[in-house]
Amino acid sequence: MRLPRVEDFEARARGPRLTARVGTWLGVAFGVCFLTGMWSHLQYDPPAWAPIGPRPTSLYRWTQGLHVATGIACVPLLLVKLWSVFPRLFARPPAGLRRLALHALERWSIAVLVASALFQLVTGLLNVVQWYPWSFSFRPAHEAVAWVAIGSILVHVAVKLPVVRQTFAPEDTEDGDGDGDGTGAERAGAPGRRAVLATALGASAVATVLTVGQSVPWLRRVSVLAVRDGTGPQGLPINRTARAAGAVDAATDADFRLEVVHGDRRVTLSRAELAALPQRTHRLPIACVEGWSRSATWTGVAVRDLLELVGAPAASTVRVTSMQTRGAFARSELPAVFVEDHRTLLALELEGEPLDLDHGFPCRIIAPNRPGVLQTKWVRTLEVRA
Ligand SMILES: Nc1nc2c(c(=O)[nH]1)N[C@H]1C(S)=C(S)[C@@H](COP(=O)(O)O)O[C@H]1N2
Ligand SMILES: [Mo]
Repeated sequence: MRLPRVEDFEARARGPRLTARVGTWLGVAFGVCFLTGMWSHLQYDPPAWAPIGPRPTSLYRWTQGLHVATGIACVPLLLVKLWSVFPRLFARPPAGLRRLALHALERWSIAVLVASALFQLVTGLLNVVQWYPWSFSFRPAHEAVAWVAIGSILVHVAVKLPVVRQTFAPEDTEDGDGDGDGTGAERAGAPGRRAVLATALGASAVATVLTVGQSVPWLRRVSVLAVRDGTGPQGLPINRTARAAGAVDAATDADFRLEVVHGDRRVTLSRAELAALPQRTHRLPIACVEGWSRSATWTGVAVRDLLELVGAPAASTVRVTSMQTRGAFARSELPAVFVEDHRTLLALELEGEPLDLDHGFPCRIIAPNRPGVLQTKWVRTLEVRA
């Protein structure tokens, strides 16, 4: 038995033209995915310099929907791209120390590129289905490896630019139907480059359409592979149930009191007392980090109106604590720009009915243009930060 050689794998479609074209589409999709992903990390924990506020109301819905959609679109493209260059794994290293070193360096950079891109797509997809078969924390890992991936992609593009340029030059007629790569390895009956490219782009589009209905309402019915189909109590999907969060007992306790705290001042309010305060109704989206989103009509008390009860300025940063006893997202922080907006509610009702227990009864936070994970349910305390 001998090790295979590059020539053993020749398929009619393979070659720099296919690789460059799939690579270009992949680069665009991955680029959008990277930028929207970085935006999401910023929204999660807005630094002072970032211009992130309650408007545009649906911005996060768009950026995160795009993030997940482009990530899914990348999967078939990456697979076809790997297929197109796979035989080169068996290229024999060149002779001569200098060329060998360069070769090793190039191979190493490609290994980093492939590993980090695969890591991003796999962890992203598993996060969408909420399966975490690993022990690291998803968000910091997904963010850190994103920088490795985008860095190695930029290096890769820079190195390959001359080849890519060449392949986008007009084809010479030697190629006949333009389907081959000019290496003379064409086989009759095998799919040509155009067919493979069309299949890759088609698969990418189909994968996207089959899932994007979780954020695009009019595609909901065709998106049969969407993880959330847009249904749930009161017409809204549930991210985590009250039972899963260990919030049932506290949330259904008749003695429930919301606490609003500002320094030494503390006001407690029953749900009936909250309902007796001036109510506001707004249509606002829940935009989950995992890609699904849905607009709904919420009614409740503006957080800034609650702050008034303890003499705190409307432009205060507020720490929100929930009654949940299990799992992450028990706490969130509302930056002052969001608190100031009268549409930032402690919601009591959804679609004109008292909140379902799984949507955060007795009360939950809903603010415009925020990641879903920060729309804290089963709220017990609002505390003005010093
Ligand atoms: N206390 C608490 N609030 C929470 C969560 C949670 O796990 N615990 N999940 C968040 C996430 S990830 C999302 S997307 C929204 C979803 O709200 P819904 O389940 O009412 O649709 O709630 C958020 N609020
Ligand atoms: Mo979420």
